[in-house]
Amino acid sequence: MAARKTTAKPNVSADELKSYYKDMLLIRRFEEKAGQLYGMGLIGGFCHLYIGQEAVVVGLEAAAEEGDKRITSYRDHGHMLACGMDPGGVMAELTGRIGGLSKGKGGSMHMFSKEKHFYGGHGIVGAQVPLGAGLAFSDKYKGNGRVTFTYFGDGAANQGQVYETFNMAALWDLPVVFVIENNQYAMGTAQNRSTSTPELYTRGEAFGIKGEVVDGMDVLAVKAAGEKAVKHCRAGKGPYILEIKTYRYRGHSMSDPAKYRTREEVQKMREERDPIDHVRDLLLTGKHATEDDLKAIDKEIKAVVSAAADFSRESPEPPLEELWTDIYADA
Ligand SMILES: Cc1ncc(C[n+]2csc(CCOP(=O)(O)OP(=O)(O)O)c2C)c(N)n1
Ligand SMILES: [Mg+2]
Repeated sequence: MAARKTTAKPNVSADELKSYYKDMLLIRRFEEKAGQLYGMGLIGGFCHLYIGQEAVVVGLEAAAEEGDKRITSYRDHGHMLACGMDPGGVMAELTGRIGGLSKGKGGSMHMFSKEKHFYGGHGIVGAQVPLGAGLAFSDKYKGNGRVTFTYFGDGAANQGQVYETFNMAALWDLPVVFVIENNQYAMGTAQNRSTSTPELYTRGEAFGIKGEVVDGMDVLAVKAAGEKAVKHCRAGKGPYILEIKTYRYRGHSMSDPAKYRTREEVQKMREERDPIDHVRDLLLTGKHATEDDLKAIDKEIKAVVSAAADFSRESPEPPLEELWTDIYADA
C-alpha cells in the first residue's frame, strides 16, 4: 500500500471525525492493555489482538443502524467495543472473572450481546460465515429491514463453507454484508503463499454477488463503502462483499514467534499507514481540533481503559456452581 496523502477537507463533520478518532483509540488502548495483562499472566488461553485494524470496524459501525447485527471470528475485541459493548465486561471476560460478558466462562473468543446484536466471537475459522447468513435469513423472513455484517479473514476466505454460504445468500437475496478483513496473513502464512486469486472481492462473482476492495487504513473510505453495501442490502438486492485491506501490527495471537515477516515491514505500515494517525492528521490539518483537544481525548480514553482493567482484576472468579449454568436454553 502506498503512503497516504492527507486531504485537509474530507466530506465529514468535525464531530464525526472526532468520534472515529475516539472509537479507534479506545480499541487501540484497550488492546495494548490486554497485551500487558496477558504478559502479566492475568489472561489465560487464546488472545488475538486487533491493533492496526481499527478503521475496519469503526468505519462499518458508522454505516450501521440500530438493530443491525454483527458476527465475527476470534479476533473480536474491536468489534465488541465498536458496537458499544462495555469495556469492563470485555476485559473481565479476558481475565476469566464473573463480571465478564460470559461470566468469565468464555474468554477472548466467546462473548455475545443480545442488546448490541453481537453474535460472537467464533474460534473455528469460517464458522461464523454461515451463521451470519442465518441471521440475515431471519431478518429477511421477518421483513425488518436489518442487515448483518459478517466478518472473516483472508485465510477464512479460502474455506469451503464460505462458498456454500455465498450460494444460499445470493439465491435468497439475504441482507448480509460479507466483510473480508484482509490483513494479508493467516497465522504465519502470507496471502501470496496460500491464495490462488488474491482479489478476494471477486470471489462472489460465480454466485452473482457484487464486491469491492476498500482501503482499510482509511476509516472514511470504509464508512463510504459500508454505506453503499448496506444500501444495496436494505434495497432487497441481496448480499454484498467488501474486501477491506488492512494490517495487523501484532502477532496472530499472543504466542506468535513472528518469523514470517520483517520488523521493517510492520514498522513501515505503522509509520505510513496508521489509521489513527490518519484521522489525527485530518483533525489537525483541517483545524477541527487542537493538540490540546486531542490530548484531552487521549486522557479520557486512558481513564476508560484503566477503569476496565481495574474492574477485570477486582471482579471475583466465577464460583464453581457457574459451571452448570448457561448450558441449556431456558425451557
Ligand atoms: C477450521 C479451522 N482450521 C484451522 C484453525 C487454526 N487457525 C486459527 S486462526 C487461523 C488463520 C485464519 O486467518 P484469517 O482468516 O486470515 O484471520 P486473521 O487471523 O488474520 O484475522 C487458523 C488457520 C481453526 N481455528 N479452525
Ligand atoms: Mg488474515
